[in-house]
Amino acid sequence: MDLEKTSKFLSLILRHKPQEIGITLDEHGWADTDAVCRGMEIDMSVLEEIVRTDNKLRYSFNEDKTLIRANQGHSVPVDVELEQVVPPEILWHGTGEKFAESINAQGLIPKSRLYVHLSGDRDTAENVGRRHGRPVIYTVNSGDMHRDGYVFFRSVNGVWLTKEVPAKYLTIVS
Ligand code: HQG
Repeated sequence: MDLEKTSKFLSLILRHKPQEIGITLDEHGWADTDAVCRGMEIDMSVLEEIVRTDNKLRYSFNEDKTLIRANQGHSVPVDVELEQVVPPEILWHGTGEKFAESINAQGLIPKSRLYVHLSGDRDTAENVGRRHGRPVIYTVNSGDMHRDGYVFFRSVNGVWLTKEVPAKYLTIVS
């Protein structure tokens, strides 16, 4: 079995389109583990391996593994009980060259997701940016944003999230 392909499908189900396999997410983003296995036609052992080996730790089970959810990245409106935290002075955002003009004018907006995703280091931002073509990297003046009242969250797998980043807090570094 192609685990990576299965993992991509799992992320589609748990973040965006649970209806694809006829399931629903509860208000905290949880799906019934048995229903996910049945809908995806995979064994529990495969699901456990995906959760354990995922390179970005995208998924979590509840304590008795009867429920599973994505840790972040949703477009469907769920509350995954993100931890509100004080951000470091600087965070990073990697994007594609084609978006830079609009971002410079408008700032960062969540588009189809619930939050703008920010990275804690430049390397991670470059990897995120490469998903969209030639990467462009921004630093985010998250320290000033925080002092100005913007709220930041960190998902359990270490992604930084905020609702928007106005252009005045952004600097292009490459
Ligand atoms: C861009 C992956 C034009 C934004 C990654 C981004 C991440 C604008 C794109 C996670 C804009 C949305 C999220 C504006 C933002 N005008 N473009 N005003 N504001 N954009 O995929 O941040 O592998 O929804 O820069 O690692 O690339 O899926 O967001 O390029 O953590 O787990 O609009 O997805 O994780 O693209 O990636 P995305 P993202 P996974």
